[in-house]
Amino acid sequence: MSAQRLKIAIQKSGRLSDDSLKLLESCGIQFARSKDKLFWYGRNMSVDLLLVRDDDIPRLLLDGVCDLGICGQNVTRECLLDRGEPGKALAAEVALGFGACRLALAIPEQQNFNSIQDLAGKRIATSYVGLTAEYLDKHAVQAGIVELSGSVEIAPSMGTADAIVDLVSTGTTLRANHLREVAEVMVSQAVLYSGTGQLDEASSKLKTRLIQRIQGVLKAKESKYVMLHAPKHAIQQIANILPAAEAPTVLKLDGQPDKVAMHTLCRETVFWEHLEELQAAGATAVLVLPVEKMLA
Ligand code: PRT
Ligand code: ZN
Repeated sequence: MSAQRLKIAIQKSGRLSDDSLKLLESCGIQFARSKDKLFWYGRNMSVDLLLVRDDDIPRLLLDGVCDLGICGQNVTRECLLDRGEPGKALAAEVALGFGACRLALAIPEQQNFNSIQDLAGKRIATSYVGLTAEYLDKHAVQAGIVELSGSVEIAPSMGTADAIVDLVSTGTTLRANHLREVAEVMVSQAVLYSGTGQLDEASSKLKTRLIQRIQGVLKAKESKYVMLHAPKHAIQQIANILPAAEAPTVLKLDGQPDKVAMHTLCRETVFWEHLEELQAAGATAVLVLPVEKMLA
């Protein structure tokens, strides 16, 4: 029997595609890329990539066809509702920080809005029928749901709906269609999920290793290595200013008995304000360096 290969599903073409692929490649996986194919072979690891529509990813994970998959929380929740499994959840391994958006309820700009109860008896256009129905139920509002697969935002001006529930990131599309957001149904971002299938020992270890590398890539993105010179008396004060810093390495400086060099890893974003505070505390020669890789 041939050895099992880990199957990972990502969106073929859309908002999550580039970030998903970049993330996997930054974990060291090299794929034999093939433009038109839906299946890419991992050349240096026992991994196969499936390139599919984002809506198919939760199904592939729930049915045990794929072992890992990246898609939005919105799509995952909608899929579970669509399958009649509202109590179930896919195992979320890592929240990835990209694909951030919210599923929002919007109405025509000029229309009054006091509460969600105003929608009783109205028609709401959406591609997210399950999430919309769940939200209306939660608020005990009875309204009609008009299912549309795209261009939801034009439904009110076309007269086919009184309100919409759609994804929003910048809000530009709503504004362009003279709609205003009145309630948030769900916030979402891309997540790495685990499938429900069985894995042999080697694949299971590989999966754990990949998840650790992905966590490492995300941590490295935020983290910075900071090097500076400090007056000896200000070591503690300076260490306290650095955001989420490890215990610093403190080194002697040749010919400068009152000063030391401090090196430390900061696990959160280092802002200009931090540098200004460091300077005020007496730090000089402050260098902030990017971290390329990080494990744990
Ligand atoms: O073909 P396939 O089915 O794979 O792709 P798709 O067209 O269904 O999805 P795609 O690529 O548009 O989005 C994939 C995922 O990205 C979504 O499921 C969300 O998790 C996430 N995401 C993040 C978004 C947005 N931001 C977003 N702004 N998905 C869609 N939009 C659309 C929204 O529907 C609206 O039309 O962008 C418009 C609003 O954007 P703003 O910036 O004008 O507010
Ligand atoms: Zn889709």
